[in-house]
Amino acid sequence: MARIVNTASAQMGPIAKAETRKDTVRRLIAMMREAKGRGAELVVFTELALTTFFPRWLVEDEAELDGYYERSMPGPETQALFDESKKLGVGFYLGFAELVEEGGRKRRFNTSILVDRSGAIIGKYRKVHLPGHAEPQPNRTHQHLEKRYFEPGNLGFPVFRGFGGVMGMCICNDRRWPETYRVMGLQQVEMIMLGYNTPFDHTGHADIDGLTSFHNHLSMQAGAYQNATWVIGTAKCGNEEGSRMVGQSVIIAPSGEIVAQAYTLEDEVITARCDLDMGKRYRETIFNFAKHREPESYRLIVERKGAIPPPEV
Ligand code: ING
Repeated sequence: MARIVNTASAQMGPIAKAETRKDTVRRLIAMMREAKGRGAELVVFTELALTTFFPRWLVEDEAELDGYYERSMPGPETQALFDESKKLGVGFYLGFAELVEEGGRKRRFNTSILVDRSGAIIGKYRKVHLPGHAEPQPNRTHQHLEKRYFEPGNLGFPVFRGFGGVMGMCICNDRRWPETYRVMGLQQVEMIMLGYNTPFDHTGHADIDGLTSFHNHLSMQAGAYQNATWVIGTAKCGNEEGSRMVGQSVIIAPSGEIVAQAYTLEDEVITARCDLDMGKRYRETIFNFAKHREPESYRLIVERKGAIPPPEV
């Protein structure tokens, strides 16, 4: 019997700095209801879905900075989203800034959770690959200070049983790194969910930044195909406080094919009928890891010290 997960990606248009949690949660609930109306049982929201992308600014006042983080999840302002999830029987992925007190100090992570159809949290992930800088850079209209505002994730790349399969999560820049997908692929992941906030001017190199849209899909399609998994990528997009960010949220099959894509830079729900068994034929043939991977050879190369000299001929 096919294991179908009717999935939605709920792309978000810009979140203004002045928008409150009440405003953003209301937008998320509206999209969850639209997704339900279109048959979805799982909705993938975006990275840092509750606030504007604040790492674009240097925020020196700690109280102001703390205002962008969640100290509890659900918290008083996000409980309504969990209540709606339970009422509609729709699970969700949600990205947010996490602030925890551990060992007597504040720890800050760029975090996502996976919530099942009863509104219970069944998985948590903390972003490993933090792009940009810890210090403000000269000659930039917008900064990218994730290394200042977050620690690298300390949970690894776990997978979680849910929605009838093996589910995984990552966040934004993680999608550019093959290790992200492979660590979950080695755990037989069948669906990877992620959100992203991707400005068009990240590197300042016009030739590279001109390929932002291409590299966005390239990263996710490659990850899906090479690990025989579904990948759902949900954007926060449009002109947010003067920063132009890519949209093009997608639902990608284990074949690497895009089966649904957003076409606006606003709040937009896209949906697809995801057969979790589709990856199986890739894992039994081309990407049969047990038959075709050669970990001993990789280990040999990795363990060589310094630059890897050409093999002795
Ligand atoms: N944003 C961007 C991302 O990885 C970036 C940073 C943009 C990197 C463009 C490279 C090219 O999509 C976040 N938040 O990681």
